[in-house]
Amino acid sequence: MEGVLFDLDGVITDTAKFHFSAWRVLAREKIGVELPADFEADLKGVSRLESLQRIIHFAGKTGVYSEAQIQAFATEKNTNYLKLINSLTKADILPGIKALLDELQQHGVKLAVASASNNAPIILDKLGLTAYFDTLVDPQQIKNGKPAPDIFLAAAQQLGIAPEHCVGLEDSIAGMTAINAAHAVSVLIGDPAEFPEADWVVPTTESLSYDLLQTVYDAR
Ligand code: B16
Ligand code: MG
Repeated sequence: MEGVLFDLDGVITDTAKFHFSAWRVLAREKIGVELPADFEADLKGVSRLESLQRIIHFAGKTGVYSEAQIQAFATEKNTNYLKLINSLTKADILPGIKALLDELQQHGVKLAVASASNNAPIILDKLGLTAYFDTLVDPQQIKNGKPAPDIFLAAAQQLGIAPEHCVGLEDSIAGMTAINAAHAVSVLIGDPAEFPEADWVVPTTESLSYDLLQTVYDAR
């Protein structure tokens, strides 16, 4: 294992709840639909515009809005989301992640962020974690979002490591598919029933360690 490719939302910090709460307000106020709680999983790891398209589709309003309206909705959601994440601090790093980053660094493993979020640099800064990462992929430069492998391939390439020698950490189905398609080793956080194609699943970030990742990597 030469590199670890981190998803951000749901792996390093729990911003998924802020994304969903901002989408819920936008959906209610602008699209006239109430998003059910289980819709949250459908939006994890999915880009801002693709998330909005899924919500519009769910509302049965595909084709109703102009390109300008869609852009305005996306901007409004992001403005609301930025307000929600403004209060993030080091205390919002998910349990075990800081220790994992320290361990990986001590073992000379290279670290990348492969997040679909354009807000990743702000979030890492607020969490005080920016310096741990050798590289961050700019999602604007990625043609196909998760579940396509592109962002994980770019992360490995930016580290100068073959994806086969990397472990990818994710909390979403789209992310799992993307890591597997990139031929990296996939370690998922959540319910094993949700991620049948993962190389390994842990219940929470607390279970992550250098030893665990190296063991899963060796077993593949
Ligand atoms: P933004 P990840 C993803 O981050 C989120 O899971 C997803 O819900 C969000 O829509 C996407 O980032 C884009 O985020 O609106 O901040 O650019 O899980 O890939 O770290
Ligand atoms: Mg995620």
